[in-house]
Amino acid sequence: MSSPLRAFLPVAHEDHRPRWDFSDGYPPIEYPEVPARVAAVMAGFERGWELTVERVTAEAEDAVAGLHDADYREFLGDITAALQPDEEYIPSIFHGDLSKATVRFRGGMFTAEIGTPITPATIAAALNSAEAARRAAEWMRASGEDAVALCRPPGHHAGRRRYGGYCFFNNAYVAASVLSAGGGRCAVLDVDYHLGDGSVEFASEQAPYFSLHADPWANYPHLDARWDGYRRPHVDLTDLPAGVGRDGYLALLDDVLARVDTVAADTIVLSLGFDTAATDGIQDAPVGLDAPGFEAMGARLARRRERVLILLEGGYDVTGLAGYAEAFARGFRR
Ligand code: Q9C
Ligand code: ZN
Repeated sequence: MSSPLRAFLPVAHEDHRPRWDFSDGYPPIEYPEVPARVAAVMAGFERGWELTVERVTAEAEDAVAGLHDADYREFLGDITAALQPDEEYIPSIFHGDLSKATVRFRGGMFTAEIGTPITPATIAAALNSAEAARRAAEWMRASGEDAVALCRPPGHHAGRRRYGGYCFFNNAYVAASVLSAGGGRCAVLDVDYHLGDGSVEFASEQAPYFSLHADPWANYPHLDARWDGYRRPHVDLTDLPAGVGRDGYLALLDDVLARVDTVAADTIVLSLGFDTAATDGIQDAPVGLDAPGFEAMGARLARRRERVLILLEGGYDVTGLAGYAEAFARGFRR
């Protein structure tokens, strides 16, 4: 009989509720990255595997400072202080260096898109989400057991000095930094539907990055044609063919896992997005996973030698999320 799985739940995300996502243009769609996602995933995990839930209220200021540039963090603080209570901020001018601009224009040097608004509660929520990742990693290091970080907002699109794709701070690499400190090796395995272009920036020998994702040219993050991420050291990227389906997906996941074997990590941070589900509306190139697919994914992780930190990224079908999370947890139970 397995013991309960320890889960870390950030609380500040409840107040992070942007209304609009302009990434497909005007009129905007309703912001899909909603608070109910976390409750749904947690309820699903609880049905698949008993959880011991720790509520996290602190903010990971220091851990975030270790990953993200000072002027970026300063901007996020400044814009938060400048916002009216009901405001959501989106920059209007995008250049590489707007450091001389007033705060409302400075944001355009730290994002490349109009789909990720900042509200007065957003940055506190993002720091709290990063803290959930950090606490889960610390707990895993101390106990030698698996853990869950119910992060919201997500993090894998956040780079050293860049936000976007509903992400502000890179939760997975906050956790990986803790787990690889002092000579450990932590592989970050990203199974979110989207390529984690932020995570790619943090890949290192101690914390290599592996990702299986939909075509990043046809889908978000809509990479720059000059992007060199595929050739960077310690980065292993697999683009899924459109319409790949469960069996094709699992075969490609097995290939990635075989390459994870070669880095001899002690721990894995699983950037787990449920947006590969067939019912998720965010996909332009359907992957088509179903509950048995998530269960099989969980079972593959359960067979790993490494300890696993399951960390929430995307997944926007609020109605289906609990079922997918339950299936994953049933497969993963060990
Ligand atoms: N029509 C994460 O899953 N907009 N971010 C897509 C598709 C951005 C997703 C619009 C998607 C970002 C963490
Ligand atoms: Zn995603």
